[in-house]
Formats: sequence, structure tokens, C-alpha cells
Amino acid sequence: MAGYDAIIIGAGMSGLYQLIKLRELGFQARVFEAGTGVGGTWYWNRYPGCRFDSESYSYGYSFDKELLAEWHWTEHFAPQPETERYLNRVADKYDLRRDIQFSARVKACDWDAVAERWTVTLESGEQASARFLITAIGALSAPTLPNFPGMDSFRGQSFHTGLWPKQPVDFAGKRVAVIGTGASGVQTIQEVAKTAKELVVFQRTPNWCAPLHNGKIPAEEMAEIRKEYDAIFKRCEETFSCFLHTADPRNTFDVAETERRAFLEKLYRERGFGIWVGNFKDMLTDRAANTYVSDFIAEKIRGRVKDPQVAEMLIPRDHGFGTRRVPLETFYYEVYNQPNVRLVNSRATPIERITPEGLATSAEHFAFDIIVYATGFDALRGAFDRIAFTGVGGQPLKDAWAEGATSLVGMMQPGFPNMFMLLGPHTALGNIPRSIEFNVEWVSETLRHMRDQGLRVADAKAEAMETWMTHVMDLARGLLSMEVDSWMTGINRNVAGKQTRIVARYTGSAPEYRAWANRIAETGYADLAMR
Ligand code: NA7
Repeated sequence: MAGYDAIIIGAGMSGLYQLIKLRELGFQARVFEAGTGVGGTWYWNRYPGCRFDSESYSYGYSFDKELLAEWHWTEHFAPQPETERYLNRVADKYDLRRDIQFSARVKACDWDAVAERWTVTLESGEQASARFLITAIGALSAPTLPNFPGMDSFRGQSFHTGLWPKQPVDFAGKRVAVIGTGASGVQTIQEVAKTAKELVVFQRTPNWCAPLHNGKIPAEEMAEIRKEYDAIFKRCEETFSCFLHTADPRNTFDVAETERRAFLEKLYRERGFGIWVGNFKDMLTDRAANTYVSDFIAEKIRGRVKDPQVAEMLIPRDHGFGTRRVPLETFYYEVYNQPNVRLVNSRATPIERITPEGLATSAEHFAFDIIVYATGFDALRGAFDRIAFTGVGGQPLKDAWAEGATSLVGMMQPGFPNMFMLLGPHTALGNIPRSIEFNVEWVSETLRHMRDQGLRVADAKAEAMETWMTHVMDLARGLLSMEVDSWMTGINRNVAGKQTRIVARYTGSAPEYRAWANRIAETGYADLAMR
């Protein structure tokens, strides 16, 4: 069995940076990647229209000044192919592929208490061992399909957005169904509507969408942006969720009506997530404030969709603006004014089965050439559930998490020594690369400390985990998002056991998260048992 200092699972943004850092430390590392190329999220999500909702220049790696000076983001919100190219450029520059084994899906990871090493088993049966195990498996990376009867019988083409084929799919002249209206569905719908002969959107729950306001970045503007990189990353480090946007310090009703309204109009005209994370500071905690903003957005939807009945169908009734992930859109609402597009309320008339020709709802049969499942992911812990991890005493991670996932700062779990999770449960998410860089650097510093001190094993202490988890639970109290079903509250109706709302993510600020993790290092890792 091949042996390494460290095994990394996944060659997405986390895995690539972790490999670079481990090499710097002189560790011999091996990456196992299920795909045939690097990129993770940006490798798998090739669906039409896929792009960032974070500003491109706030999204790339901040650690490589040379690459920052060279790379030209062509749009304010880069499309998937560009990001995949970018991550391939990183892999080339650092010659990362020689340590990455592709088409290697990890099936099991077992802690060997005698050897004090992890044994990793691939689906092929191949095994490898390492002192350290680092999971870089993503937070939204385990795609889920509905459980409709007859799904295998469909004679046309069908795709999940997160498992999109590499060869382009041609929608021209085709009858297309899109099931799902989350961030992936919205991006797909906008694109497919351009060429499909007929597009039928099956919407179970409308989401509050807001304009992306994307635009090209000409060379001169990119040159100006490059000069600002230090300021851009400094700002991302200071804001609540590492975006360039930060909440307005005022409460909604402390501002006079005219000014309040003008402020929302301004946010609606601006690029990116400002309207969500740069809104009045009480928007996600105060019901009346939230209703005010929701009403404003509802009015915008009514103004953009010509058929009043369709407009009403697109306005969420069961949750307020921003309490679920806000999909950013480009003429999404106008798509429903096109004669080739129809919206079906699949809560009122649920999809009952897939047929060889299309699908049947409780009200009608539809014929399709292509069905797109934009049905989302088993989020946050889903990728962990798909690998059989066993820790000290042969305890499965699934058992340790039977009452809900736990962690110490999202990166360690007691009883799973020398296992580090990048983007594990309860890490700060937000603008994800910023979280990734922090987590990779934290793990790397912990490994450096262990190496320098001659320590072989590190395990999170149970009491440290409990203190951290209490902090996580306390933060979630009073948030309107906790009253709503979404992947952010651990709900996935297509997965058994994921029907009850939980505190599935860290809801505090990224600076607060980082301070907690840094304190662990600053206090000489008192929260970890090391030997
Ligand atoms: P989401 O946001 O989880 O959206 C999934 C969508 O699929 C959502 O509209 C679901 O409706 C719908 N869905 C799922 N299963 C079904 C069934 N069985 N019938 C009808 N409709 C269904 O996933 P995305 O991929 O769009 O986005 C995930 C995140 O990735 C996103 O937030 C970004 O941060 C990146 P529901 O709302 O459950 O009624």
C-alpha cells in the first residue's frame, strides 16, 4: 500500500491550495479526485449559464500575486468555463497534477490506531495510507435527484445541473423541462430560454431573485482592478461574509420612507449581492423590516412580468427576502414574457412520474426532448455521508453525527484524529474562496506546529467541541432564515433523514469565525489533544 504524509480528498479550490501549502511544508501529499480534471464545483457544474454570484476579482486566490497580476477576468461575474480555465492555470503553474490521481473516488477512510495513520480505500479497491487526512470535498457537491417513478424510462436526454456532461447540449428547437428554481435552475432557465423551442419550468417553491448586473471587464478596467487587489482582499477580510458588500449600519425604520425607498432602488440597480448582504442591518432579523424589503422586491417582479398571474406565481409566500439563498439573475423574470416559456406550479400540481415521452403531473402530461434536474445538493454534510469514515474504536462518522453534524470550528471532529475538514460543517461560508484560504492556512499552520514539535497525533477535545457548538447554536437564534426550509437549514426532501430543520451552517460573521479558530492556535492548541 502506498504511503504518504497526507492524503487530500478532492482537487477543487480547497484541495489545490492545500496541496500547494503541504508541498511548501515539505510534506509528501497525494490527492484523490473523482473527476478527470481539477476544479471541483467548477469542473462538475457545466450547465448552461453557470457563473459566480461573487465578483470575479473577489473570488480568485489571493495568495499568488503573480497570478493576480496576470489573470484577466473577462466579466464581473465570470462564467464557469473561465473559472475552470483559471483553476487549470493554477494546476499548471504549480505542476500540481503529478500529485493528483484522477478518476479516483474515495469510498472509505479508516483510522488505524496502531499505526496512527489513515487508510484510504478507493472505489476501485486501491488503498493508500497517510498520517494526515484532509477532506476537500466541498459544501455543495453531492448532487441529489428526485425520486420520481419512471426516471429510467425517459427516452430523451436528462441531466442534473451538477453532473453536466462535457460535450455541449444543444437546446435549439427542443422541448425542454427544467425542474427546480434555486440558483442553478435560475441560471439554467435564462440560458435555455434563448434557444429552446419550448421551455417548461417546474417550480415547487419560488425564490426571491435579484439582478446580477453582470458586465464585461475591458483590459483597461482590469488593469485598474489589479491595482486595487490589496484593498479588495482587505475588504473581504473585514466584511460579514467575505463579500465586497457589507450590511448598512442603519435599521430599516430608522430611515425616512423616501430615503429608505431610494436606498433599495440603488441596491436593486447595483451589481451582485449588495441587496442581500449589504441591506439594512435588521433585514434578516426583524420581521417588519424583512417584509418591507420583500414587498419592494415583489413590486419589482410585478413590474417585470407581464402576465399578472405568472408574476404572482413567481413571488414567494412562505419566506421573506434573503432568508434563503438569493439567486442572482439576468432578465430571469422577463423570460416568462417569452411565448416559448411556461411556468408550472409543481406544488399545486406535483410531478407524479417521468414517462418515456416526458413527465406527468397530477393535472397533465408533457412531452419533452430534454429534462434538466436543477434539484440541488445534499448540502454541507452530504459529501461526508457518501464516504464511510471510521475513527477511534471503529466509530463511523455517521454515528458521531447521528444527532446532527458537529465539529470544532468546522475543521475537526473528536474521535477522528489527524482528520481535517476544509469547508466542513459549521465553517463560515459566504464568499467561499476566502473561507477556503483561511481554512487551508489554519490546517497548514497546525501541521507545521505538529511537525516542529515532533507531534504525531492531534484530536479535537470533546469539551472544546461542545463550547464551539453552543456558540454555533446561540448565533442561529432569532434569525428569520432558521424558520425556513432550505439547504441552509439542512432540508433536502429527496434525501431520507433530511426533513427536519437544523442549524446546518455557521451564521456568525467570518471575522468572528476566524477569531475563534485563531484563538485555538494562539493558545497553543489547548483545544486539541496532541501527542
Ligand atoms: P437548491 O437551491 O437546493 O434548489 C433546488 C431546487 O430544486 C429547488 O427549487 C427545489 O424546490 C427543487 N426541487 C428539488 N427536488 C424537487 C422535486 N422532487 N420536485 C420539484 N422540485 C424539486 O439547489 P441549487 O443547485 O439551485 O443551488 C444550490 C446552491 O449551490 C446555491 O444556493 C448556490 O450557493 C450554489 P424546493 O425549494 O425544495 O421546493
